Amino acid sequence: MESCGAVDTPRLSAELVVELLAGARRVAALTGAGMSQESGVPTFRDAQTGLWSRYDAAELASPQAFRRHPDRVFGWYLERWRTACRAEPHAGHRALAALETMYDDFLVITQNVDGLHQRAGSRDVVELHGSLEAFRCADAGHPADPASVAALEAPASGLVPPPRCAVCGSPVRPGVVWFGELLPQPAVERAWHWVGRCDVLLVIGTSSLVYPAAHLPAIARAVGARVIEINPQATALSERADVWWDERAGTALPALLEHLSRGRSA
Ligand code: BV8
Repeated sequence: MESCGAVDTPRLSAELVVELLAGARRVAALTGAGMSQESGVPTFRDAQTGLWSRYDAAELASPQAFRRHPDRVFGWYLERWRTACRAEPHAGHRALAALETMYDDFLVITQNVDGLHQRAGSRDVVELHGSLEAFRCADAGHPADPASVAALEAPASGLVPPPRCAVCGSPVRPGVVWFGELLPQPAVERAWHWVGRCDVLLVIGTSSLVYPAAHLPAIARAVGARVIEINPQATALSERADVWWDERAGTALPALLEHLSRGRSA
């Protein structure tokens, strides 16, 4: 399999990627924080700003941090949820939703927790790392009412004491998967099963550093699927992908959709 996407080869155009996608039947798209960057949602690699500038995102996204500093962690998630609610899906999200309609089998597998794929119209989305929408209690997983969480005041410090569960009284936490926590089994089973039978895996806007999600491209390659990376920066995956398209998601995906649509109508 020619590897024409290694970091030392010339930049690639949509045509080459279209060629690989044109003959595909079953396509999966694995997305990361870079997919939402053009919607104004900071990535994990972006330096934290404002109140959170002195904390590393990965340190805040853990059960230990929530136990030790519940007000800080809950306040961070409340602000991130509000940022995600204010954000709008961009042309790349919408192009991915349109691509879904062009294939019999198309699945978006996202590491993101912001819900932007669904708001852009993607109908089949697997959320490997949960969702900012799904607040639940820490002890028993009782769902918390998002409206009551949305109504919480955030002081200038950004520190918000987690509300207590109405059923069991334990602290309410975000419904995301923290570092050191297991991913939801149904999401893992669906994603791993799908990628193990796909023809093409698009890997969009992820540093490919967080496992087990970062293992998916190896599963695709092992079954002979083509792995196409869309990322303006080289990553841990770039040299192993069949194609690295060093372009932003908001530019690459609409171009891809345009080329594929033109090819189908020709
Ligand atoms: C697990 C939800 C089994 C929360 C997230 C020690 C103890 C325990 C576990 C581990 C350990 N050591 C290693 C592990 C495994 C660990 C892991 O992988 N750690 C890494 C850091 C090495 N994984 C886990 O803990 C997972 N669980 O393994 O359970 C277990 C259990 C106990 C003990 C052992 C094993 C759980 C991982 C899930 C964590 N939760 N999110 C929240 O959001 O707050 S991860 C979170 O960070 C994101 O969801 C995402 O997955 C990750 C950030 O990665 P990216 O999405 O790639 O974003 P990033 O900022 O890194 O990169 C952005 C990219 O976009 C860049 O490449 C950039 O160039 C590009 N980009 C920028 N702009 C654009 C763009 N691309 C396109 N267009 C643009 N415009």
